[in-house]
This record gives sequence, structure tokens and C-alpha cells, in this order.
Amino acid sequence: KELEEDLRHAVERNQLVLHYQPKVHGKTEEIIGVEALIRWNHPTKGLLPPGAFLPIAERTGLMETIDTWVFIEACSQNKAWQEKGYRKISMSINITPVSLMQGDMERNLAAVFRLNGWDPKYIEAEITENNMVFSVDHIQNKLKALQDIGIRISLDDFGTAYSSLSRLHELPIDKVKIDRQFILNLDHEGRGKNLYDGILDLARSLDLMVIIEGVETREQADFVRERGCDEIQGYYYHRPMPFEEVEKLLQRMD
Ligand code: G
Ligand code: G
Ligand code: NA
Repeated sequence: KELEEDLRHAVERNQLVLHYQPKVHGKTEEIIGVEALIRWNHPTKGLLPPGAFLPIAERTGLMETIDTWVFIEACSQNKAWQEKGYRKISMSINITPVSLMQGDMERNLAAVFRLNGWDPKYIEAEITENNMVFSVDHIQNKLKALQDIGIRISLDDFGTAYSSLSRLHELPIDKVKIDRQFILNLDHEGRGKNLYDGILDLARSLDLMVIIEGVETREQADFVRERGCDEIQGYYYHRPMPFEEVEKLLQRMD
């Protein structure tokens, strides 16, 4: 209850912060983008992870406000890095289906992009396949509206929900993020690897870009690189970090 009240003021009091987890190229292993991950710098409880407050935000109707804040903050940051002359990287932003479906987010974003002159080419929205309690038709239109702005769409947690599988070919998406579970399965000899190959083939057959998340060891990295995924994310390469640390990595790149 108390936390709920605090959260209402978190945005205006500047308590929300973004950390960024780099993504690397499947072949070169160089950083090609980052994913924005929210934290709440609570005045007395310290830095809270998303799991500690996003469920509250969802329950209390604050999700759209937060998702929109994240979007704008992350795009501003990426623009600032570009203006500093670093190599251009993509920025991925998590969007809850709820906030996409409830409001006018796509129209607000279109206005924000126009106003700031941001290049949508470097922006990617990650939308989770879980909690997609909405009809495919409805979400389809919303995703299409984001694509029309020029933002790319990535389907998060791919392979963990089956509701949309039969209509996957109809969803306006550019990329799938294969769920971490598939990496964990690799440890069980044989079938886990077949499962990975199967999900990769599925994505490929639909002409979707593929990112694999949760890579924690060299062995796992070698396995997925050999199979040919486009991008990789995981603790083996980089953990989520504050923007200053991303900058240090970017400085070392050129
Ligand atoms: O960083 P961490 O592993 O604790 O994140 C847990 C989950 O919280 C992520 O998998 C992601 O789906 C969600 N999440 C993180 N940041 C954001 C955000 O800015 N917006 C939304 N909607 N979800 C986020
Ligand atoms: O599915 P999504 O992209 O939202 O997942 C992001 C979350 O996954 C982040 O909270 C991040 O901390 C976590 N994460 C990223 N890489 C790894 C990893 O290699 N191992 C584990 N266990 N978690 C990871
Ligand atoms: Na994500």
C-alpha cells in the first residue's frame, strides 16, 4: 500500500532509472545495441528491481505512464550517445501489452519522435508473448502502428507461450528473442539441442531476425554462434549496467 503511493510520485520525483544490458553481434561479438531495463531508486529501500514494482504499476494503472517514460528516456539517451560521436547502436525498450493496448501510446510516440527528430531506425520495442491476453487482431493493429513510425518489433520470451504460435505468421514483427529457457535446456544432452534447432528453424522459416538471451558461458556462446543467431545477450558478455559504464564500452569501440 505504502509502496503503491510512493510509486505514484516516482516519475515526477525522478526516482526511476534505466540500466542497459548490451547485445552483441552473433558473428563479431561486438556491441550492436542495448536493452533498457528499469529500476526504482527508492528513497529508503534502495535500488528496486522491476519485479518489485512493475506488478504494482500494472495493478494500479501506472504502466502506460512508466512505459512511456522509459521510451522517452531511452531514446534520449541513445540520441545523446549518437551526438557524442560513438558508433550507432540500437536501443531496445520493453513494452507491456497492457499499456500498448489500453492507451494512445503509438500516437503519443509518433508525436514525440517527430518533435525530437529522433531516428526510429535505431529503436526496437520488445513485447512479451506472455500476458498477451488480447486478441491477435487487436495487438496486430497496435504493433503495425509502431512499425509505421519506423520502430522495429521484437517478440520477447519467444517459445514460452503457445497462444500466438498458430498465428505467428500474421503478427507484424521483425525479430524474435528466444527465451533463456532454451539455453538452460542445452545442458540436458541431445533433446535440448534439438529443441533449440527447432525454434531457430521456425524463426528462420518466417524470415525473422533472431536474438538469443541468457548466454552465460563460452560453451553456450559457441553453440548458438555455430547455429547462426543474429544477436546474443547474456551475462557471459555483459550484465545490465548504468549508462556511464555503457559509455566506457562505447569509448573503447572506435
Ligand atoms: O532487469 P530484470 O531481469 O530484473 O528485469 C525483469 C523483467 O522486467 C524483464 O524481463 C522485463 O521484461 C521487465 N522489465 C524491465 N525493464 C522494463 C521496462 O522498462 N518496462 C517494462 N514494461 N518491463 C520491463
Ligand atoms: O526477457 P528479457 O529481455 O526482458 O530479460 C531481461 C532480464 O534477463 C534482465 O532482467 C536481465 O537481468 C536478465 N538476464 C539477462 N541476461 C541474463 C543471463 O545471461 N542470465 C540470467 N539468468 N539472466 C539474464
Ligand atoms: Na525484454
